[in-house]
Amino acid sequence: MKQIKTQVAIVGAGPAGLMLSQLLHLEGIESVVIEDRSRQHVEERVRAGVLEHNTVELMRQSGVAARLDREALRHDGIYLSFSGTRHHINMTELVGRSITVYAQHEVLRDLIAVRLAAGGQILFGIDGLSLHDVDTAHPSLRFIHDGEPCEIASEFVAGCDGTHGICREAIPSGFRKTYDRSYPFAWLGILAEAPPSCTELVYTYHERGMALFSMRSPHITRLYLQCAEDEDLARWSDDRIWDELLLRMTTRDGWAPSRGPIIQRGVTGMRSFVVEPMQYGRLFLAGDAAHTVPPTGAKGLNLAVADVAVMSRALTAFYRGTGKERETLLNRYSQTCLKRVWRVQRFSAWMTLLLHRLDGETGFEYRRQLAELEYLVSSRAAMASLAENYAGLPLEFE
Ligand code: RFL
Ligand code: PHB
Repeated sequence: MKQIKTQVAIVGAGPAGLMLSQLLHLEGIESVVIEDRSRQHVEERVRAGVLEHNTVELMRQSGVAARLDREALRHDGIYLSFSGTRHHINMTELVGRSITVYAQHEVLRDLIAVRLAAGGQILFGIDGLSLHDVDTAHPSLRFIHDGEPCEIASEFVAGCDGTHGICREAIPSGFRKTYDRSYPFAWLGILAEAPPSCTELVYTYHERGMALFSMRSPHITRLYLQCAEDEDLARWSDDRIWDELLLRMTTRDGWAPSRGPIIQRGVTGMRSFVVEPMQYGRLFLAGDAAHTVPPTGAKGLNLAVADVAVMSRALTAFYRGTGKERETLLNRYSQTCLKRVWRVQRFSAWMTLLLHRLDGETGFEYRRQLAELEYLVSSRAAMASLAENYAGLPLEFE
């Protein structure tokens, strides 16, 4: 069996795993990242697009924002659209922070390039992973890589393997509790080769359901439609998708997304999920492995990055410190992260229930949601509350 030795073994080359490995590297802590998909798959998988102010700042401080600074789109705010009118929420003016639109797979591409250029180890395409001795000071991972059995002997394991990962299950069931909420709808998302017809995101509440206008570049528009939980994509021709998008989004002043060839499509489920605690022995969970949010608040990637910022501080304190004190931040890891996680869960569930139509609703909910939206766009305090959450709460390390 091939033996690898490192300080921190990281499972998953998503935003959490790769950002953690970069942050640790900057502190002189060694890590190895293992990933079950290919590098190409990771670098092309279409997912998030909105980065909070803090995420961008952390990327800059970590030396992985050169391309982002050249290519990303900075947005001062978002629009909320309902009853045929768009209302602008100017986050820069309300809370002094903005958001940045830059695709998740571009973030991953940049992180992978920087890690590999610095001699970092990322093993793609691994299979048959198992975790061992995570409740001791010498946890290890066993898996197959390039047809060869491998073992990583480490001092810590970071479980950054996403919603469907296996690290969470390494916490014995008697030691963990999960909190779960599912929603009876999903998002049908497309990428279209069309120049964005608005410079900022537009979240639309319509009696036929939510619709979201976003973008990836000056040439590519990203659009989503609320659809059934078990939606069959085969039933959606390009024309049907455009008809439904335009029906929901066109405003009274004639604004609508521009049409163009659809180059990618998919259905995304909606779920709120948290596992507590996020730590067991020397295993620390981060990102979607520990919590999932519905995409409405654009928070998943940002929360993953916030977790690993806390984890890298705690591991740095451990490796730099002496005596019992050096474990203080590690022992508080779960508690520190969960405080933010629940605030973000609250916000994501609130935005989800604000903007989607629920099946079997009476007209009451529809009118109540409209009243909530009308209140929101007429109250500076309510808009500031949305803005401070959407642009991202400050990072807290303890
Ligand atoms: P990831 O990105 O899922 O990465 C986990 C990685 O672990 C690998 N893996 C394994 N590797 C080895 N062995 C195993 N046994 C493994 N099992 C799994 C996986 O292949 C994968 O590469 O988790 P991470 O790092 O926690 O990052 C979370 C984010 O990816 C996620 O929260 C966001 O994409 C959510 N999200 C959004 N977040 C935002 O902050 N802003 C947004 O605008 C936003 N929009 C979205 C989204 C997610 C979406 N989908 C498709 C779920 C829009 C959509 C449509
Ligand atoms: C995206 O651009 O993919 C996006 C934007 C906002 C969201 C979710 C996804 O809330």
